[in-house]
Order: sequence, then structure tokens, then C-alpha cells
Amino acid sequence: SNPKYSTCWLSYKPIEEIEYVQEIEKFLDQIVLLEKNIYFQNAGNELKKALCALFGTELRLSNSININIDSGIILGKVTDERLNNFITDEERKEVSEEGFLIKVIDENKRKYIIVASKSEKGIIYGIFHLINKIILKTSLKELNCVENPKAPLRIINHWDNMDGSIERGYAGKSIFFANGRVKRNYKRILDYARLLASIGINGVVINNVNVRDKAIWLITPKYLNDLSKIAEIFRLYGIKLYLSINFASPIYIGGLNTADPLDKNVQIWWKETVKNIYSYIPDFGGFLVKADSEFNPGPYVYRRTHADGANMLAEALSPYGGVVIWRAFVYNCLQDWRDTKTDRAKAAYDNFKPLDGNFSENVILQIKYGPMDFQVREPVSPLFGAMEKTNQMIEFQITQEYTGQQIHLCYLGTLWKEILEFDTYCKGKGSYVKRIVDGSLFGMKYAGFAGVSNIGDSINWTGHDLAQANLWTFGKLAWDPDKKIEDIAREWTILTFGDDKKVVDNILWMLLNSHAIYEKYTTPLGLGWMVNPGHHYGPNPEGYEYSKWGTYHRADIKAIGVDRTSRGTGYTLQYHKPWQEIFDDINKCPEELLLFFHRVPYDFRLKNGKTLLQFMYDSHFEGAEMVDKLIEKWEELRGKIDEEIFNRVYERLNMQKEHAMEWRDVINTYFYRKTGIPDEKGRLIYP
Ligand code: GCW
Repeated sequence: SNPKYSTCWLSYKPIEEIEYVQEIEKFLDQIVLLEKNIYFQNAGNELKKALCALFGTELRLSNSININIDSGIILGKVTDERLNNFITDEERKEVSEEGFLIKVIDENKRKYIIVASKSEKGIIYGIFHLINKIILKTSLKELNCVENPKAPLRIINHWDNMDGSIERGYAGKSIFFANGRVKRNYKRILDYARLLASIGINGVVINNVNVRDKAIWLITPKYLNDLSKIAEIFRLYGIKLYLSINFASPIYIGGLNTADPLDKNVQIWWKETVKNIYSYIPDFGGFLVKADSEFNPGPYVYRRTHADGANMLAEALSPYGGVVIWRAFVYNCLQDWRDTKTDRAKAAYDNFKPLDGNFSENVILQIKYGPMDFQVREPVSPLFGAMEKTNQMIEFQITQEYTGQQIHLCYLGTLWKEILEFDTYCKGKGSYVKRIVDGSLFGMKYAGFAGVSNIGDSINWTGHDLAQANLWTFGKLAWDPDKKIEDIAREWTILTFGDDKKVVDNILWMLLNSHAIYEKYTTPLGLGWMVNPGHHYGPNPEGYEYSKWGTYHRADIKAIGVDRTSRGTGYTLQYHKPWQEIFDDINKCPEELLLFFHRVPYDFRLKNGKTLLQFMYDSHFEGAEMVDKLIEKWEELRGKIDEEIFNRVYERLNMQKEHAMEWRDVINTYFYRKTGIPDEKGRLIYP
């Protein structure tokens, strides 16, 4: 049956290169499963389906006690003695809990492709890896590999509400919930699990971190039966189910008069609740908690610390191996704009740094990549590298809340990669963010990546077809943040659209330049926030200027930006050296973050000699113009890409063009009115 939605990068098309087909065909006799369980069976089925579509060969799938075949693909465990002749002890030792190895045996009599994992989980990752590599026509020699995920936690966060809406969702409705119930469209969830497993994801939080109304009750028997079915589907693909919880649940559900984490009855209530969850979902991942943040209850209500709150939940989860993922997105969302002393950028650090060392072993702090809120560019959050004794995860927003809401093309891989490559200097040179969030720098047991999902029930999952690349890239970076971003994007393009050179070149160009283009015509130089309040789409230079959200640029007729240096709010002091000095110095500060750290007069000269004002004008004209280039690159692919997809993307690119011009005009006009200084190049700016 043909699903009414895209299979994304898992759409297998027959391989045509005769040479490559011949190379691989020698191995396509049968698939042998050395393990007899549903995980290997499932992996075997996935492989069989894929090979059938790619080569037109229906392979036999068999359980076997001995390897007594001449050729085939063998799926087993690295520790399996039957693989002794093929895998060395050293290779075995290299494979970690969720990892796998692929080894090609190409002898006269024996032609095997061996995929071996350490655990039941690893085998599905291995299978999808093999399938992808075959579609990419990887030569036999290059198929040999050991792949281990670098970070232990690779989790997708859904902001799905139980009425079916998705907070900051731009791709339809929830695939999990509708009308206050858990949906039973298991096929769609299964296909989603396949997509996630194929990019190495191992956890999914299916409900919004803002836990209201019915969602509060998800942790109760009212919903647990339905949830256990979803968990079962994900489990088959190595993915654990997690839930967001409301910190005041003991009051809402338990009828207690407090949710104080140090209250005995509260503690008992959570223990009972957790015990019950595990009776439905034995491998339940744990809780994601947004506490004391944007009107959600938390330990501050009871004058307790975030460590008190998190540890109380952690104690309930720990007997079952569950974890608490505690968000660091805590700030004053009722600020008075007249208050220039409070700096929202400092909040996460100020709230959490003092608690380093106080969190239990199974608590992980989930930190947004930047100190504010997923703007088109922010500096790396100074919390990375500030808490040596705390498990940390980085939170990326795959959904494009501030980056064009899946109407604009904005590939986020380039930005994420820069963030991950940032050297915090917390343990001297080489203390990269990627080494903190993979747990290696401080030797943490838990660490990892959280990505806020960009999918919904729309026909292409992500609204903009090319936004699928963001989901793909999130998974790939979480698996291995050392990978080159060009390679990640190229693989996605080939798997999704085939390997026609023009197609690959053009789409790659579009992806890799799109974030810079979006940044140019929206809020360059780390400015951020000039969006319409509420829905956050489209330009509004003072939309957040007089609000309570702590998001001000404080433009006047002479200057714009907040002085966050040691002479200003002191935010720069939250960084290690040499960043303190670099960010502090208007001449050393990386230019793309200039207005994040400094208050800058419009006539300030940038490195290229332009004034700040002229840079603003140029950037907006250039950015809007470059959208034409995106359109051009796409137009060149007409006829080379499925027509429906072509048209869908084309339509969005044209909307992007129109909205980019709106950005250009609104922002340029704003600066023109503030300064009264016209564009040097005499282009039209509306007075
Ligand atoms: O980016 C902001 C969003 C909110 C979101 C919040 C958060 C889920 O505007 O919609 O709430 O961040 O991350 O908690």
C-alpha cells in the first residue's frame, strides 16, 4: 500500500549503475539472522524490503544456527562466536553499546556482508547505515566500518498538544494526539520511528514541555495503555519514549495541597506514579521538565532549588533506569523594559551554575544552544563548560520558529555545526561544545542532544520539503558531531533526490547558503528579536521592545544594541578566557555577534570599512536579492525532480521572496527613520 505521505530519505529507488549492482549482487543470496528476537527480525525485514526495492531481488530471510552459506548478509552480535573467523577481538572491542560494525568478507568461496552490533538496539542502526551506504554506491572496501554514536542521548522533543495542535509547529497537526486523545494511527508512527532510527535517534518526548490540561494526565492509567502501544512501536526501532510532566502534578492529579519536592507525600506520590508508568512501559525513558519557566510551576514556588526539584524526580526514576531531563530555560518573563539592569541572556547561567555538583547522577540539564531563545544567531550559551559536575544536553530547535517557519528555506546544519565546534576553553584549548555534549570532556555518563521536532501530519512531514534536511542533520550530528556538514547535507540530498549532479550541486548550494541568506535579510550581527509578537513570523522592529520578555535592542537615533560587556550587564563574564576579553572588545568581538554584545553607534566602522548603518542596508538588500538565486537554482531543476515536490518547494520559495522583501523594507525603513541617513547607493528605502 502506498502511504499518503512522503517516505523522505527512505524512498528506495532501483539502483541503475550496472557495475555497482554487479558488485553488490554477489552478496544478495540471503539474509541470515544469528539472533532470534523481534529486533533482529525487524532489522532483517527492513533490510529485505530495501534490497528488494533497490535491486529487485527478493532475499530469503532465515534464522540460522550455523553459517553454512556461500553468500549472504549476516546479522549478528559482535560477541557471537560464530563470527570468530570474521571479526577480530580488537574490532569487537571497538563496538559500543549502541554501535555496530560492518565487515565485508569477499573471498572465493565466501561472500558475506556482516552487520554486527553489541546490543539489540545497535542492529537497526547498522541496517539503515548499510542501506544508505548502498544507495550512495559506496564501494565494498569502504563499507567496512565501526560506527558508535558519540553522545548517549539523542532525543527528539515534540511540542505536541493533546488537542492535536503543535506549539511552534509548521507542518500540520500532531501525529500523536487529537481531540484530547492519543491517536491510533500506528502506521504513521511506525514510519516516523523508521525515519528516526535511520538517523540514529534513541529517544522521543511526544508531548509539549508546556504541560497543561489533559496532558498533565498522560502519566496516569487513563492514557498509559495507549502510550504503551506507541512505546512498543518505538522500542522496535531502538527508541525510548519519554514524557514531559507538569511539576505540580501531585496537586492536579494526586489531590495533594503541595508539590514541594521536599514534602514526603509529594515524594511518595511521584514514586507511586513512576512505578505505575514502568508497569506499562518497562523501558520508559524518563521525564522532561520545564519548571519555573514561562508560567510553568517549579521548585521556586516552594523556595526550593532546581536541584531539589530534579533530584526528587530522579530518585523516583532511578530504580528503573529512568532519567530526568531538566530544562535550563529559566528567566524572568515578567521583566519591565525600563529595567536595564536585568539581562535575560544571563539568566540560565545565574540560575544553574551555582547548583553544579548538586544534581543526582540521572539528572541531565537541557540547555538551549544560546542564552536567549533560538534566534537566527546567538553566541553559545556560557553554561556549556560552566558545570563540570553536571550532565548536559544541548537543545536545538529543528522547527523553524524564528528561522522562517518552514516557509523560508533555512538549513540549520551550518549554524549547529558552528555551535558544536565552539571552543569553550573550560579545560583549556580544545574544550569544544561537541565534547561537552557527547559527555567525553568531563566523562559524564549522560550527555547528548535534544531537538525540537519540525514534523507534523502533513504530506511531506515538514511543510517545506527541504526542511526534512534539518531533521536528518540533527540526527546525524547527534550521532557524530565531528562529521563534515557538507557531507551530511550531500548524503541527505542524494538519498532524497538521487545523485544527478545538477540536482545535488544546486540543492547543496541552496542548503548551505540558506541560513546566511535568511540572516542577512532578517536580523544580522546578532540582533535578533525583530519579529511579530506571539507567532514570531515576519518583521516587527519594536515588536518585543516594550514587552515583558526581556528581549530589547534599545535602538535610539544614535545607536542600537545592549552592552553586555563587563562595563555593561556583565554577561561576557560568564565566559572563560579568552572569550571574556574577545567578546568584551568591540574591535575583537566576532562581527556576526556584534550587536549581541555591544551597543554600537550607527556610524561605527565595521572591518570592511562600512558603517554599521550602511552594513544594515546592504545586508538587507543583498539578502533579499539572494533569494532570487535560491529560486534560480531550484528552477534549474524543473523536470529533474518529482513535479509535486518541485511545485511545493517552488511555491514556498516564492513566498520567501515576497516575505524577504518585506523584511528588507521594514527593517531598512526602521533604520532610515531612526537615523535620517539615506543609503549610500541610493536604493529605495521607504521614508
Ligand atoms: O521559543 C520559546 C517558544 C515557546 C516555547 C519556549 C520553550 C514550548 O516561543 O513556544 O514553549 O520557547 O522553549 O519552552
